[in-house]
Amino acid sequence: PVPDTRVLAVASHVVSGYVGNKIAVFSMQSLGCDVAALNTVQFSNHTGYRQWTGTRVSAQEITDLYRGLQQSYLDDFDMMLSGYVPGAQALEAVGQIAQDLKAKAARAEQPGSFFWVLDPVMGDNGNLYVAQDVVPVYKGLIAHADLILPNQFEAELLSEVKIIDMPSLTRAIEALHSRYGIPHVVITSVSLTHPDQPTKSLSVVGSTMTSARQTRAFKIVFPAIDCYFSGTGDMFAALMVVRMREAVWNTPGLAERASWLSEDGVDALELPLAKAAEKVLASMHEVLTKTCQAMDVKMERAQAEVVRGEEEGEGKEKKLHLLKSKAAELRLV
Ligand code: PLP
Ligand code: PXL
Repeated sequence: PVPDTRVLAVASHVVSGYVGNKIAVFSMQSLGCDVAALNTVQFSNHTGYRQWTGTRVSAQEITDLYRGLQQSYLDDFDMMLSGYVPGAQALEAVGQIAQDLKAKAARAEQPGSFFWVLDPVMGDNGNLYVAQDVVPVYKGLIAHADLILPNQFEAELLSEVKIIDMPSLTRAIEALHSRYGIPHVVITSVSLTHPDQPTKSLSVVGSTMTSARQTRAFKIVFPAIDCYFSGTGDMFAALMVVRMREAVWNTPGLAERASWLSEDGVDALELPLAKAAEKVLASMHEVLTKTCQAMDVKMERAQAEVVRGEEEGEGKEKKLHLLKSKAAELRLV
């Protein structure tokens, strides 16, 4: 049994496609959460298409929307999920909301009852896709988060440890816990094989700080699906919100203490974080398998359409990239 869960989801809105809040809101609703969506941008499509229209929401607008929730008693959130916020000032505003909700929970003498899942969306595979000045803002904010979900590249940026093998990965996680005091960390999509060897599997590595400030880490290895996806990180984060709440609630002792920290002696795979990650990966695998199957057919059609089309040279390449991006949209619905 899991209590009613009200979530504030702060991420992007795309008119077409499934990244940001477009995948996160439905994922959480489908598992029974009451979700309030605060959109950080409204773009026609995600930026991986390499062209889009639309606008970013300003820091002032984000703050105004939150004030609107407050004045109508709509700010009674159990959890917050934050994702893509492309500008430093807007990110500061989002951080302020999280800190406000946390302070409110503390005043209500239910410390630990508000939980912030922060996905520090900055980039992937060595490429930054937010403004440079967003990085230091995240470094200032993650101390207030309960769970952060960096990918390998983002974990390197935040920990300042280059991840090349298991020992360096462990050092990066230790640095995230010790420097920022973050209780829970999951590094999504760790690939430690040599770049020119084809990877057949990926890992998710998670770590939880116990009540005695020891860290307990686990690794879950799952088959890599050889397909290009977008929105996987956002779906992973949304499902983690729900599964983490469920796992904590079903761990004897934690819910009663209104604490999110496990006792020292617990086996790593019995951690709420590990149980949550395992369920999330199972769901991800189903959706990604379906997405990849459908993509093969769509890509054949796209190739044919481009061959037939009137575009020349670079125009053909561009159209193929756009059709490929569309074919890679997650098939959750
Ligand atoms: N593939 C699977 C199956 C995943 O669960 C994840 C996790 O988030 C990823 C890939 C990587 O996603 P990202 O690099 O966007 O965090
Ligand atoms: O999945 C991260 C993401 C979220 N929102 C927007 C994006 C991206 C990644 O490309 O473009 C608008």
